[in-house]
Amino acid sequence: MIPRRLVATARRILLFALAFLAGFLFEHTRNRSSTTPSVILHPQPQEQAQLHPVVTNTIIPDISSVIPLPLPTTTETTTNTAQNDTGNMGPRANAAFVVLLQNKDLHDMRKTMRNLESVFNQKHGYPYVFLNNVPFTEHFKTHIRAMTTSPVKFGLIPKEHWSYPSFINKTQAALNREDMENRNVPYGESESYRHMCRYMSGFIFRHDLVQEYDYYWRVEPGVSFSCDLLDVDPFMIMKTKKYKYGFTIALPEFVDTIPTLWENVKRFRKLHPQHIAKRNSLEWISYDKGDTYNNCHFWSNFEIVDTSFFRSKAYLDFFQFLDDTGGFFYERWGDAPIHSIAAALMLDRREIHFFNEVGYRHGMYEHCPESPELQLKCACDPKDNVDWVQFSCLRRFLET
Ligand SMILES: Nc1nc2c(ncn2[C@@H]2O[C@H](COP(=O)(O)OP(=O)(O)OP(=O)(O)O)[C@@H](O)[C@H]2O)c(=O)[nH]1
Ligand SMILES: *[C@@H]1O[C@H](CO)[C@@H](O)[C@H](O)[C@H]1NC(C)=O
Ligand SMILES: *[C@@H]1O[C@H](CO)[C@@H](O)[C@H](O)[C@H]1NC(C)=O
Ligand SMILES: *[C@@H]1O[C@H](CO)[C@@H](O)[C@H](O)[C@H]1NC(C)=O
Ligand SMILES: [Mg+2]
Repeated sequence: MIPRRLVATARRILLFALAFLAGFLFEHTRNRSSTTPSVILHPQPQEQAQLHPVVTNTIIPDISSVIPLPLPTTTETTTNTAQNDTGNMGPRANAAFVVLLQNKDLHDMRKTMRNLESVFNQKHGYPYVFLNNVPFTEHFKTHIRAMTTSPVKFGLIPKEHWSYPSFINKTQAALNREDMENRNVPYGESESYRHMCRYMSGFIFRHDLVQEYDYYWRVEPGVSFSCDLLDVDPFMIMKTKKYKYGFTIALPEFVDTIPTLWENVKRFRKLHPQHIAKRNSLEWISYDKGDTYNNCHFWSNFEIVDTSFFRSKAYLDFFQFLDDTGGFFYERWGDAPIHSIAAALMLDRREIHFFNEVGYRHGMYEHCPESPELQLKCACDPKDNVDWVQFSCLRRFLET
């Protein structure tokens, strides 16, 4: 007997491969420089192919070999010599990398750390905070600590931040998951993915270990960074320029994961006009002055944020309002559209920053800076850039 799941997975791979090919041909036969809003309103199937774990997991590149990293001299200690703003590494922000992951992600995380240390953090010494909804094993901790001389902290997520609100009808939620699975919605069947998205949307910045930081840089196991950032400090850029939200990739969300999100956002805007920024970026996420959502969002698996934004009354009200609708569980709202819509509506446009100089890859999507000066500092092919699948989300952001 072949397990049902295996058959379903194989079927999906085949479907996605076909959809991907069709999408690729479609994109490469049309004028790359033209903007077609209809494309954003109806994301093409290759989008789904690329976001789907089955496809992405097979092509995460290991660029750690590009720039070799001197091994840390100490693996026991979890601190280094520069823990304050005036250490031997120059001025630093009160900031940390924050990583949500599972014990099984150890090896992907080590690759990512080797890469991140070599292109950036060996010089800057920012701490890492690792969070999990179940305890990390000693094996995991030892092998993570060995990757850096910077401070490393491991935290357990409190139950009340990773569970159903009491009003959720779990029977209904399970029915909805089944329906989404049948419609091949990415992660449509997954309960844990929903807890993850809700956690990243509303709780990560409240964790004890994250509380003390003014900024965090979200990192995921398996991602890679292709540019030399030794002389660049994105955290300090955030601080000196007073940016509140930084991103590298912008693209459309799957509509099937957020059927009622925008309707609820509109209700929130009416109810709390005081939380909406005067010079907001509504134009970026809507073609019709807010009537409909164009599904553009920042891809939040990379994000550098000023935590005071997430801790603001405006953001907390926004999260609470959305959480009370049950949409994280009845639908499958991702933290990416939640963070992005909040930033677009509640921040000044100038507080959102595109980190062009940060070459970044997650799964099949990549941001590779194209300028000749940056190319000298990066080991990536601009042809692999997500430009052609990004539709106009990034372009539109830069133009608004
Ligand atoms: N501790 C914990 N971390 C999780 C869980 N589910 C997801 N994560 C983490 O949350 C982040 C996003 O989850 P992923 O499953 O990678 O989702 P994704 O990045 O949208 O999709 P792919 O990477 O393409 O599969 C990653 O850092 C995961 O390690 C979970 O149940 N527990
Ligand atoms: C592609 O679009 C650009 C900008 O809109 C236009 O100048 C150019 O003529 C178009 N090329 C073709 C082949 O349609
Ligand atoms: C900061 O770190 C440097 C180098 O480790 C040390 O000399 C200095 O005393 C520290 N300053 C404070 C305020 O802790
Ligand atoms: C929960 O949802 C199920 C399925 O729709 C429904 O039959 C049940 O009555 C609901 N329970 C409550 C308490 O509303
Ligand atoms: Mg991932």
